[in-house]
Amino acid sequence: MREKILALLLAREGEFVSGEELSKVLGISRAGVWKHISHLREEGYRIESQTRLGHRLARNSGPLNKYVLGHNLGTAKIGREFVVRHEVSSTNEVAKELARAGAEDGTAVVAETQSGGRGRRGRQWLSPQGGIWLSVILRPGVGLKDVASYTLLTGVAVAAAINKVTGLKAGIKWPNDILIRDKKVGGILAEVFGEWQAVDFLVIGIGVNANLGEQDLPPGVMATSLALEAGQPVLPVELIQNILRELERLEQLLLAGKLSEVLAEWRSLAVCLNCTVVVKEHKEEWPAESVDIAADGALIVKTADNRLVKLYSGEVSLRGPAAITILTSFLCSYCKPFFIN
Ligand code: BT5
Repeated sequence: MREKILALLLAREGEFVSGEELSKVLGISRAGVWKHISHLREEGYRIESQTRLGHRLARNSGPLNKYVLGHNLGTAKIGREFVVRHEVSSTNEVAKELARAGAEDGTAVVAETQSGGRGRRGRQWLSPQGGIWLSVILRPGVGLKDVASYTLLTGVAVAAAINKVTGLKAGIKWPNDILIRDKKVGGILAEVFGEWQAVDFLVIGIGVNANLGEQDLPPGVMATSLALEAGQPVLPVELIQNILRELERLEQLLLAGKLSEVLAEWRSLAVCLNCTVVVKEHKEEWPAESVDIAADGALIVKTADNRLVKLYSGEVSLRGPAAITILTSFLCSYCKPFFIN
């Protein structure tokens, strides 16, 4: 019943809905309506009640849940199903289990905190309350060679959504870092499950330090949050919805054979093209100049002796044949050779 009341208030967000109307539509007494409204307030929703007018839900108030996230989302596939949890070990893990159990293409998993948030190669991703910890299940029906574009398009989706919602200037550092003023504000962990020729599903994990304070950021890392950069909190629902809308738009471009348009957007958001970088590959390190992004997601760099080299980065879990991992670290900071790891 509480969820039904919430859905009705959400449908008329910002407007008063009378107690009489609620009790009629739901077939419960006015006292019953009051009881549920009080519970919703206890759960954190900001609901204003006025004797003659009724009840009004403030925009973007209350904890994240599938009703609030799905309200006015407007996508055809991504986020049609939401799984929202208070705390999980990792949204990517939850998404993987759900996908194995048959969850739909586009299902989104959101958690308020993660106790075991993961970066690439087993690195830790700090995920306290206030951040956006999101994973999306995709079943694009493509082969392994086509999935690298998903890390790229996710970077575009996240940076574009941040810029739209906050007016800040977030950029992408290849392959998966979202930076603002050279500091990491978000990261992407795309994982692939399936076999060589037929990918079963992808789990696209997205972490954004939305409303984290200084004290919540990982120590010793060049990191920041949107709230710190903008000087005010951001609305998590708005940001998540915009990320999902952008993901859908970009995936549609990709599936329509318009990868070149996705790449053009990627280039326009890249923080380090045509700059000096240090490539760290296995135990070797060498300087190069980043030149472009390739259709297969590789970064193209020019070596000191003018050779063009493609760099790949990614982690791939495969069922069937032995798991493969192609690892290359590409490190850069605004056109100066610079190490971060
Ligand atoms: C990433 O890895 O940047 C991918 C992060 C993906 C996180 C999302 S959250 C939802 C989903 N569920 C998960 O479990 N993961 C995904 P990588 O490039 O390996 O960067 C990891 C490094 O970033 C760490 O070694 C730290 O140095 C740094 N780091 C950790 N937590 C951070 C944070 N909250 N903000 C900025 N940097 C952080």
